[in-house]
Amino acid sequence: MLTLYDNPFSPFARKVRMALGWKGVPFRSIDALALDERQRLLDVNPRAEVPVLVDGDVVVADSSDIAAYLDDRFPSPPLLPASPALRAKARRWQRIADTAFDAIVHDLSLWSWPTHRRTDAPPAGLLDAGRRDLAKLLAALDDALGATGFLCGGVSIAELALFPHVSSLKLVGATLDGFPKVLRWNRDVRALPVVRADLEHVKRSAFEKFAAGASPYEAEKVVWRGDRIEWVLANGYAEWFHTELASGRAVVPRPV
Ligand SMILES: N[C@@H](CCC(=O)N[C@@H](CS)C(=O)NCC(=O)O)C(=O)O
Repeated sequence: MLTLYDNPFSPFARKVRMALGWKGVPFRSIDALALDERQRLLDVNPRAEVPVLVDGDVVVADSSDIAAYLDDRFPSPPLLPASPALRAKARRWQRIADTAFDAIVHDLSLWSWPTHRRTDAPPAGLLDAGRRDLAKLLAALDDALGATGFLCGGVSIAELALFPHVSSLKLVGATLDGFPKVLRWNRDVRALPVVRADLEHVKRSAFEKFAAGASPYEAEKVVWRGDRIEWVLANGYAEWFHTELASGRAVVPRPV
């Protein structure tokens, strides 16, 4: 059976779990961001990031690489549409989800997500800058959608990559109001059985991991991947980020 180095709250792991569910592929899940699983995660991914998929001797890290592997290994139903133009569109929205949406939601959620035990206030203007940029992304998504249906015809990897971020917008004080096609799309996506199962899993895991007392995750140090750093730099928070690095609260993944 396939093993997924997983985490119930990682948007990238959620994308892969939904892709596996979409294809009906059974898998074993390890919550690999739990501190007591760290060495096992490092053994399959020196960057110590989830998700990682292990299929016999094959080890695939990175959610987009995993999605492509799943389409090769289990072609039906596909995660990409048939036409080259729509395939390019689906990959583009997957990339926007993984880079732009993820960076902003992550950077803003440091002060609201229960894993982080931050008692300080966010640097001045950071939350507003994030909500402004999220509104720009949602406007672009609204433009890309039609009156009915999904982004690229049928359900594709674009929906599975975008949804985890869209479902976290409330947490960072952003809203879908003013984006009528995104609101309609969000309702349709939420009605999909794999998405309902994902939301259930996140809700149940939040209760299990956080309500019972001490969380199993790192509380102080935040791992900053490239796009997440890029967004703070682009918005003028280089000095703040430097302080985070100097204090040891910010760490970067090892490339190899
Ligand atoms: N490009 C990677 C990004 C994966 C990623 O950033 N994973 C985060 C969780 S959302 C992680 O494992 N961070 C390490 C940590 O928080 O310790 C992908 O698409 O899978």
